[in-house]
Amino acid sequence: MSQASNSLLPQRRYLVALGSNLFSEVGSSAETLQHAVANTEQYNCKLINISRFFSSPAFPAGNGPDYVNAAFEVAGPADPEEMLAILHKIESVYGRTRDVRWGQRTLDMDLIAAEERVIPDLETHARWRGLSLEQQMSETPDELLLPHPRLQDRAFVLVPLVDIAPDWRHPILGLSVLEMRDALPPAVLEELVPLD
Ligand code: PH2
Ligand code: MG
Ligand code: MG
Repeated sequence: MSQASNSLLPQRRYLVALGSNLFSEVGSSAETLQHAVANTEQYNCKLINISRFFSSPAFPAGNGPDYVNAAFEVAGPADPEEMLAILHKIESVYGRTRDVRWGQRTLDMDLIAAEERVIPDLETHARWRGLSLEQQMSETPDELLLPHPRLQDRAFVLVPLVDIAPDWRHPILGLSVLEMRDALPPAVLEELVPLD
């Protein structure tokens, strides 16, 4: 039998964070997220698990309507850049435009982790992790960074992730999803409210 790998088969597991705070053509934020996750299977991905949906106030405070946030795990192409391209494609299908940094959006799909891979390298990752809030608002990386450099700071990412990957461990910080969540202030965690 041939040993050649079949590039059509999903080969790597990814954690993806979802957010929306605007209606799209398919409906409310929650409906948009539901459609978008199902849509990944049109791109040679296999959905493994999805979190509950949560509402959360926009960050930074006052930055538009509340978000619906969720997270999912998916098996996809071996190359993380390919997975990112699929997510960007799906964002555009649901009407996402990229104009304002952290602006309101119909659909945001952020690649959070590709198993334990660090991309592009420890030094670059440390620089982006260390940015002040002010710098974060004006600088956007033009390359893929994994794990997502703000993962450890964001309740709206960590709270949904606890549902599906509580034991995934950050390959640089050495902390699990559960430990990163528990390191955030209780008042911030309480802002995440499960939708019924
Ligand atoms: N995403 C942002 C900016 N602010 N706030 C909440 N609550 N949830 C988000 O997903 C979110 C945000 C940029 O992607
Ligand atoms: Mg994004
Ligand atoms: Mg985002």
